[in-house]
Amino acid sequence: MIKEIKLPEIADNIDVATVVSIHVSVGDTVLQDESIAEMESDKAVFDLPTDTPGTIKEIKVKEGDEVKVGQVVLTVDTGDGGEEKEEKGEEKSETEEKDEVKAEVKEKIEVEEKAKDKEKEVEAEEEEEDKEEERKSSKKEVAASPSVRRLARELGVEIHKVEGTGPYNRISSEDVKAHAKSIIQQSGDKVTVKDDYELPDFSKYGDIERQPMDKIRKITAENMTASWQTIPHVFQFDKADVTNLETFRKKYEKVVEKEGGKLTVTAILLKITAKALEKFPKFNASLDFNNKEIIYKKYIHMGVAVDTERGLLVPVIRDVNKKTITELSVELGEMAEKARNKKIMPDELQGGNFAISNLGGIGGTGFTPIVYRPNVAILGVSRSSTEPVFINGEFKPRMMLPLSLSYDHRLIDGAEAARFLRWICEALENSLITMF
Ligand code: CAO
Repeated sequence: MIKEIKLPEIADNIDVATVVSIHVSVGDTVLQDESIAEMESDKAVFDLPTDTPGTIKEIKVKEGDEVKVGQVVLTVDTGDGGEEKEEKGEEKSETEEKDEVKAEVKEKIEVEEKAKDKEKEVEAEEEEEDKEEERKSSKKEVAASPSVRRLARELGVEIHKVEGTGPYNRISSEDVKAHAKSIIQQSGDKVTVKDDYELPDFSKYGDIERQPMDKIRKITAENMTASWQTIPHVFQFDKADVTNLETFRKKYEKVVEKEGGKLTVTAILLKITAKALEKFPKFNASLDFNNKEIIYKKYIHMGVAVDTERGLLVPVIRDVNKKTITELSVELGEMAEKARNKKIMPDELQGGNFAISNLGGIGGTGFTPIVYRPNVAILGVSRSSTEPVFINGEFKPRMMLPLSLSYDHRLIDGAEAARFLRWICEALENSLITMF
């Protein structure tokens, strides 16, 4: 019997779908629920299964065709009698042909069932082999001195997995180190960001609502976890007397405004920090930890943390050292606006060597931002305020700006960090800015 396979109802408000690809040809035998075509609606891509087993008789659509719900896609010969007419020139009788189809379908089902049984057998065998291998390796006699075993424990290396290169495969401390190195190299720079903590059932204590994290939240969470897990952070704090700088800022803000920018402490800090990075190139570098190399960059591109409705974004300002404060003020304003208006492009968020995070516009006396990998340091800026400062035997009211420097202790030592941050403070205090 010839049965028509039609496009079924897919979902509410969808009455048409496009043929992406056809998986069968005329003469093929298909089983119940076997996919015959890939279809695409404006909501999803899905497989179209046949609800009738048999032989494909006629395909009525082609790739790219739009098919309406209820329209015939193809016809199937079920091989169990019916109105099918004998085709011209066919030598076999109708009954013979149907018997053949039936036999073919039956055979296909049997073959598939056998294949499934075989697959299960192989899986069981493999499982047994794995267990055996595990048993063997846990019992494996390991030739290694107590000090080598201790080293392996300290490095988190399973000693029975180390290839011994000494006589009778004796494992040396060098073998353990080489094994540890190969593990690190295999894992590359990737850090598995996972949190095994099992959350309690909060609904026991009151109403809850679960919401999926949006893309930016997910990226920030992954990046911050990876940075925190891999970078041994140290934090350095200092304060800059920006009383004179404030006078400078007030004096020049109109000039910058005419050019379309806003002369803020962040723009000034961009300029000063770029100078500091030229003077202290390690802070502009990245660490290739696996190859034990330091990558010094000859350009100074800096990220600026921007608070947006969608969350934290860090657009990158390029060649900061080559730009004037006015240019930086204009560009910073434009970048922050683009980030907030969802106009920022992915490549504008990449390639920074160092970052500035200024929370001073909001408030707070200090904070310790996380270093963004692959940077090695970040400057945290808090809110400036007027404080009594003891100068030449008396307290004077001075505008003080609290700064913090978070840095990667694998590359930067405390004394270097203290010098770097002091340099920035002194540049702000002495209005070195006027000399740029
Ligand atoms: N101390 C005191 N006042 C400050 C200040 C500081 N450190 N920083 C900014 N201000 C003031 C500005 O002078 C301005 O005052 P007026 O409105 O009176 O002129 C106001 O705060 C707002 O500044 P701004 O935000 O317009 O300009 P900006 O260039 O200083 O900062 C930007 C730009 C993009 C850094 C900022 O808008 C922002 O988004 N900050 C948040 C960064 C963030 O989320 N960091 C956390 C990330 S976790 O690492």
